[in-house]
Amino acid sequence: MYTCSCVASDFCMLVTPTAAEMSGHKRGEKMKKVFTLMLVALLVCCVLFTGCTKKAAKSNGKLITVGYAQVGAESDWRTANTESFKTTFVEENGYKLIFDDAQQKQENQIKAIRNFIQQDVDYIVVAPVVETGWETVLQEAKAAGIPVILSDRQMKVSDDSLYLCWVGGNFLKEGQDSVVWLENYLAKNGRAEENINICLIQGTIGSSAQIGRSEGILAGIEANPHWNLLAKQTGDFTQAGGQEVMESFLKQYYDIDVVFCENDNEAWGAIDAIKAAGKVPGKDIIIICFDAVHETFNRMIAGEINCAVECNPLHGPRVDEIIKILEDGGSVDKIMYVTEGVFDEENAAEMLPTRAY
Ligand code: GYE
Repeated sequence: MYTCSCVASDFCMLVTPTAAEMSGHKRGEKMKKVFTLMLVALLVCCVLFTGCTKKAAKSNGKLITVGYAQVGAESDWRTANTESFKTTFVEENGYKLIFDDAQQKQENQIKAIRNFIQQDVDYIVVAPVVETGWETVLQEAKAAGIPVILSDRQMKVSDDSLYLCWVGGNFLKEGQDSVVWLENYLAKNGRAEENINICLIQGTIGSSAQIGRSEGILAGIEANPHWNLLAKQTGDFTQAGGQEVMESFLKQYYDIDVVFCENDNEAWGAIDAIKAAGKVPGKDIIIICFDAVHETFNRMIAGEINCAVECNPLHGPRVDEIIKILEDGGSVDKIMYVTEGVFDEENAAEMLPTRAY
């Protein structure tokens, strides 16, 4: 009996011959075929086996040390992102994670990166609060020979070789997708020719997520002769910020038709402000937001949020994959976008059970 210690054991069992078949030339041919099949099966088993259990490891068997400079804990998206890193970069997977929460401050992130350099980590991962102002500290990491991987938000640097690669969402596309959704929604409701007053609650000014989303939304407003931007202001990606900004918009303007919120939490805050002003969120004022975490799906089902453009926070396994490729001597693309969708009242209930965050 031939056995094989692999996960696809049903595949291995295909190659056991009967005794009656083992005679003369026929037997020789048969044996050849059998052994070829066995070899193929063995190879497939090995590939499957190593693929399933592969953990990251340095050539000397030591854990790989990763320093993660996280933005903060400003939103539910961020909490899911932190969780994704903390559950991926564990000892059983070959890692030691040093996690730093910068409380939305760039100077804290720079300090954290310097700390990682001092501790001589193997990789530095950064989700940069804002895009600019990183040259000096990245040069220090480069001089120390520590590769820097960017995740979530991007950095704008004069020399791209200062970081190895970036993985995250396509924020400009997210902004554009939200505009397309609004055009279709208004058309479906016979409002394509109506004058529409729009407010925008932006994310942290200078962050990639804000820059890309604002650009897509503002270009869409500009291009539509029926759309009018009443006001824009930052809510810093927080629920309290969203509520405060919406309160002030509602005091200044009585005829707001649409509010774009650059993340979920801002939208939840805006909903409280709209309700407090005696209006019905999702009906009197159309609400569009970004991220699409569970709570936003619940609110779409309840009719309070009309549309959520997805932004996937589960970057831990993606960065893990990148590091494994690098450790194996391979290379990765410089810029890696994650594919994301658009959800609304029509598909929220059906999609909610399939959502991982
Ligand atoms: O949309 C927001 C968070 O950078 C994509 O940051 C991320 C954004 C996300 O605080 O909720």
